[in-house]
Amino acid sequence: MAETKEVKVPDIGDFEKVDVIDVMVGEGDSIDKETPLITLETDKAAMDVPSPFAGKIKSLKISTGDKVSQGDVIATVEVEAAEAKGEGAEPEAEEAPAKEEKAEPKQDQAKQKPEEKKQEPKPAAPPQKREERHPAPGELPPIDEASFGQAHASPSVRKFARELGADLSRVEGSGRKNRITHDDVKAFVKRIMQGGSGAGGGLPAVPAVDFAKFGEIERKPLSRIKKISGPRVHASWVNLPHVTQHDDADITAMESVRQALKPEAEAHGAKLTPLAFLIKACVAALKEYPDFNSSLDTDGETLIYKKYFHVGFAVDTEGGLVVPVIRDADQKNLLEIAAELGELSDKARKGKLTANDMQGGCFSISSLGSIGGTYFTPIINAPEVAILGVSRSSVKPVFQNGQFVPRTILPLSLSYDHRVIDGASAARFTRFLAETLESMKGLIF
Ligand code: CAO
Repeated sequence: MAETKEVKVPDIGDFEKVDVIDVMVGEGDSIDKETPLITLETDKAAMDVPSPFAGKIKSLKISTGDKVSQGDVIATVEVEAAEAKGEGAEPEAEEAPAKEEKAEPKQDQAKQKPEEKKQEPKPAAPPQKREERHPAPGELPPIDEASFGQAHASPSVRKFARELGADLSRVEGSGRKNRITHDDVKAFVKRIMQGGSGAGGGLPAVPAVDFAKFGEIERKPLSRIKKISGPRVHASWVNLPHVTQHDDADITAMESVRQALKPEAEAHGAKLTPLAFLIKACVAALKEYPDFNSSLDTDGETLIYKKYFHVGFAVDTEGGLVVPVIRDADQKNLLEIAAELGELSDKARKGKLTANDMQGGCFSISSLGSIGGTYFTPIINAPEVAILGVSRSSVKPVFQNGQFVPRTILPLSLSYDHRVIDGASAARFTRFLAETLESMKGLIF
């Protein structure tokens, strides 16, 4: 016997009235459990809402362009009674579970009586194991159905990917808000066919482990920001040959100047931290070594030099890492940069950065100086070709003029794309940076 059930917009965090940018099903469609129904888009991310059960769409309550909030009804679905009963036993969905709000909490099955067990919904299928056999070069990796269902792509792109056997969860989207296009799927398949690795494709898979066999576990979905930044970081890591050059800058004099300028900065509503000096010093180094202000064209054979100086900086937010960009940093003075750093960091932490705030960067800085540590290897924000990692300064004994003197030393770590930049250039770049911070030439107003 069939039963009609409502599918509602699941918990989407603090967002209200979120745009529906795609409706992937129509009335009368037969759907499987996990079939994506609609795509929602916030200013941070886009996500598909999958159906929590299989059945037939009886009525659709939402169209593209609508705005929805948690609890709004998306559709009513005619569900076979057996299927409807089975729903309660589903494991927690990893992402944005489109679960009915009245769904019973899971019970401790060990405490149930045998007769109650008869009523139990059929157990969920065990999680699909990832193919452990490594695909041969030129062979498409198997489709991970759960992740495929979550990929941000239109129904026609999904169909196209299925026809080609391409796992959408491995394809990086170049469309608006990282939406996967037909061309992205084609490029992915082409890369694999040519023996390339793509965004994870063709790489040996990490073996799947049933952690629950070894003790208690808890599953939590990645934050939206991590879902977006993860594939980008991965793409950079697997596509760019990274090398990290380390150096130290003596910022004893710079720190005195910074302390002296702090009240003036505060009077302008800005907090003057070492990062503002670093941005100015990086601009000077980018002008001196233009290769660092370039990007490799997609043909892999041409360098594109940028005549502007837009510097990104990593901000650690609750949801994950974001990289807002200070535009035309060469045309701003130290206090203007300090003020903009404050404004953009604040916007980032409140989740209010727009896509525009995070676009157009030429070079990035990842500063862990406020936290601690010595050196690290930052991952390049591709298609940029280098990133500067900054650690915490500390007072160290430095041998000068026959004796040890206390100096404030700032550790620098520059990761660079070795296809574009040679080790010697990287060493020159970091030396130039250190010397600029030491002399402060061109940094103060
Ligand atoms: N050495 C010593 N002290 C430092 C320092 C350094 N390199 N950098 C900052 N500080 C000090 C600041 O001066 C400030 O102290 P005072 O108030 O006494 O002046 C304190 O640390 C806090 O600084 P801040 O965090 O308010 O400001 P910031 O400009 O240094 O950093 C921001 C801003 C947004 C970059 C930072 O808050 C942040 O999010 N950092 C993390 C970035 C990250 O996660 N990177 C890893 C990416 S993975 O590659």
